[in-house]
Amino acid sequence: SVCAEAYNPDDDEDEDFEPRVVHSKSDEQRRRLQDACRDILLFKTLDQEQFLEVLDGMFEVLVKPQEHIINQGEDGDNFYVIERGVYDIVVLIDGVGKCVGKYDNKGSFGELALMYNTPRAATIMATQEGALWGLDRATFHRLIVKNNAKKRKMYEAFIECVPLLKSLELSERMKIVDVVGMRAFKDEECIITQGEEADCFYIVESGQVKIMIISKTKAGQLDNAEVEIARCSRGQYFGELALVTNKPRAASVYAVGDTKCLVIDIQAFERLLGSCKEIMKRNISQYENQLVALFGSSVDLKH
Ligand code: 1OR
Ligand code: 1OR
Repeated sequence: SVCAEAYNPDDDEDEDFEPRVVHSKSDEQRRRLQDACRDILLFKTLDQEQFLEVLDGMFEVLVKPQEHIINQGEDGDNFYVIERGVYDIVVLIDGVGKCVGKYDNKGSFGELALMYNTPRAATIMATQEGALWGLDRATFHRLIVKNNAKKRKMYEAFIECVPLLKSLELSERMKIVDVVGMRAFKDEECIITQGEEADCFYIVESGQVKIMIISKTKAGQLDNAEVEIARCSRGQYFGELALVTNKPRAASVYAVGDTKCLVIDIQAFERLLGSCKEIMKRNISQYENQLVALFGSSVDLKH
């Protein structure tokens, strides 16, 4: 196997004989659950049958303000998908709890302790009333962790040739593979909308994307006139700017032909790509120069 933590599905065949966990749900619950799970990256590489098994295994958890759903240092019991609510991510730094991020009415957490058999890496606290969907450890293992072995095989070669990730250790790159989702876009489909809030980062796996920016001069004559400023193809990344600068999306991004992208959520981005940020910042500092080359100045942008 490629690294110490790689999971070998043949090691525990007996898991296949564990009974399937099914928590029955009303139609209305099922609808809410399906909505909450639609964009969960960890589910994006499951086949339909596995996905339905995941939904069957999930159970509703209602939470109150200040409630700790997860405590740093404890053993992992469940994985959680957010239906609604805002949750602080608190990490002990020199013995003092520090809020390092939050989940705002979407996303998921609690996968790390279950994937790697480690103590909980952070405390997750509800800041208001909320609703979650839990998935127990055994079911998470049987469906998600087993799928990770397949994911590593599928994406290992690709991830090895992404220039941005060259400086990482192999084991670090494989941890990225464990948590990425894959999304397919049709020709002209909008992937990122300028001005929106950012919660993820993309790497092009196949096809191409074009980056379009709203031009002030053109917008004067025409509503939302966009001009193309760049393209990205296999191995290139986009959507980093808003995450690095903590600002809204600086441009819109559209698929050119059928396109597939790896998607990394903002928490995984912070956790796993922190050491690549310097490279990104260096490239970002080039954007302004490119802009001047394209338009003669950088004042043509609508902010
Ligand atoms: P877990 O099972 O370890 C806590 O339980 C969960 O918090 C963890 O899985 C992740 O799903 C989630 N570092 C570690 N875990 C994080 C982080 C995080 N953010 C969310 N979780 N960092 C913050 C990144 C914004 C890095 C902190 C140094
Ligand atoms: P984002 O999160 O802001 C849009 O979402 C993405 O488009 C952005 O991250 C970048 O990945 C990309 N040159 C190249 N890429 C750009 C540029 C850019 N702006 C945004 N993206 N610029 C120079 C133009 C020649 C514009 C700089 C403002």
